[in-house]
Amino acid sequence: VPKVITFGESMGLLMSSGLKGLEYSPGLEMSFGGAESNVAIGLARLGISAGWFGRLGNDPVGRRIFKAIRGEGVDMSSVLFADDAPTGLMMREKVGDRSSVYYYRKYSAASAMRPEHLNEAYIANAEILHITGITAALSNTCRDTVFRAVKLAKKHGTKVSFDPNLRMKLWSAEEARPVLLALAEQADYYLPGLDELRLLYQSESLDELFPELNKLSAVKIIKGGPNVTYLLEQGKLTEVPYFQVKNVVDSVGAGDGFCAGFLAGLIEGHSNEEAIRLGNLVGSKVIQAPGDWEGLPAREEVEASLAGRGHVER
Ligand code: KDG
Repeated sequence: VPKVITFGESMGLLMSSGLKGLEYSPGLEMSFGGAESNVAIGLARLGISAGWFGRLGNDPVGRRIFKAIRGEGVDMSSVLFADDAPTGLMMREKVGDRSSVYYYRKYSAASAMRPEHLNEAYIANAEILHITGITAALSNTCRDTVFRAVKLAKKHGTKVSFDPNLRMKLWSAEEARPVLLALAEQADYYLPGLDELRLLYQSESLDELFPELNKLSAVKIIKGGPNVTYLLEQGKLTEVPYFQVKNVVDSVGAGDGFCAGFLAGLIEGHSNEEAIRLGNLVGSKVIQAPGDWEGLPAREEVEASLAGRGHVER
C-alpha cells in the first residue's frame, strides 16, 4: 500500500522547442504533465512509495501516460480508464522569456471524475493524501470528489496535504477563493505559493497575510518567497533558504518538486524544517531540466547534493 497518494488530471503535453513558438514550430516534443502525478513521480524517485490515480481516456495518450507513470514506480492500481471521453492535452511554448500554457481539457475523462470513483480503502490505508486546487477547478463533480476525498482521509486518520496550485486559465480568483480557502481549512499541511496567497487574500504585504494564515490549524509552508521558503507553525515564522541554481532552464514543476521533497521528508520522520530543505533541493533540480517532471532527482542525486558532492558518474 502506498504511503502517499494523490489524484488529479494528467494530460498529454506538447511543447515547441526553440524560439518559434507553437504557431511556427514545425515539430513538437511530446511528454505529459499533471501536478499530482509530478508529485507522485518525485516521491517514487526518492524511494517513497507513492500512488496516483485519476481518470484517463482509453486512448493512446492515456495509455502512454499510464505506462510512463507506472514505469517510474508509482502505484497505479486505482487508475480508471474511460471509454466515453478523451485524455486531456496541454501545450506549452517559451518565446523569449515568456512561457505560455494552453489547455485542451474541457470534457476530458478526468473532468468527469465523480465522488463515486474514489476508493475508500486506498485513501484509508495511506499516511498522506496530497491534493491540489487544480482538480477542484476542473468541474463541479471534480470539486465534489476532492472534498469527498478529504472527508474520507479525515475519517481514517490519513493526513491531508494541500497545494492550491491556482491556475488562472481554469477559473478566476473570485471563483477559486472560497473553494481553496475551504480546502486550506481542512488541510494538515498547506503549501501555497506566495503569489497565490496575494491573489487569494488580496493583500500585498506579508504582515497582512500571516495573521490570516495563523488562523488555520494546518502547518503552513509558503513557497516562492524571496530566496526562501517560509514555515509558519503555531505563530512562529522560519525561513528556509533555497539552494542556489546557476541556470534556470524551465521553472514549471518546481512547486510539485518541492511538494515531493517535503512529503518525502515527512514520511522519513524529519522535522518540518528539514523536510522543507529537502523540498527546496528537489525544486531546485526540477528547474534545471526542461519538462514538468523529467528533472526530478533520484535519491542518490539528492544525497550527493546534500553532502556537497557533485554527482559524477564514471
Ligand atoms: O504543476 C505543473 C503543472 O502545471 C503541470 O504539470 C500541468 O497539472 C498541470 C496543470 O494543470 O497545469
